[in-house]
Amino acid sequence: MNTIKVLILMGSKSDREVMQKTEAALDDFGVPYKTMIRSAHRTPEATMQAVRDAEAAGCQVFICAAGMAAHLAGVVCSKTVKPVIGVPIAAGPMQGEDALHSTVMMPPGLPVATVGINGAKNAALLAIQILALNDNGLSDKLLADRKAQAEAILAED
Ligand code: RP5
Repeated sequence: MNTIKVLILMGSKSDREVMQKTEAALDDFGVPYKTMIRSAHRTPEATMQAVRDAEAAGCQVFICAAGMAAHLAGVVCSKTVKPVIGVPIAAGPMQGEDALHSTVMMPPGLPVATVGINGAKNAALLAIQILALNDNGLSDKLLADRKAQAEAILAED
């Protein structure tokens, strides 16, 4: 695996459409990442291997997206002390309510930072904010992005 800062894991190819917003934001900020499809339930061993390989490749933040009984972020958290961001995906009859609770309600001692249902862009921005703690260039880009957002809102008057 080439050097990366972020590993994006998603439970299924069906999560890809939502998670393209994560990739787009990381691309915008020039953050190197890799995306893999790994499932907590369907491919548990391969998921653990992906965490190990990513850490060896320099990964600093994990973003894990899954729908329904969404345990991917939690099991990744169990194997790393790097920050883990969970993205509950709206899939199945409960449209993400199940994934939200499965992702956010971690037991004490194993925190997963959970964004909103389908909050793919915010997951990327939170990862970038974590990386920006040690990267002034990323901090400057985040400040410019906030300014652009404010200007866009005010321009809507
Ligand atoms: C989860 O179940 C996946 O993350 C996906 O959101 C959902 C449905 O998966 P598929 O049946 O489309 O593979 O594991």
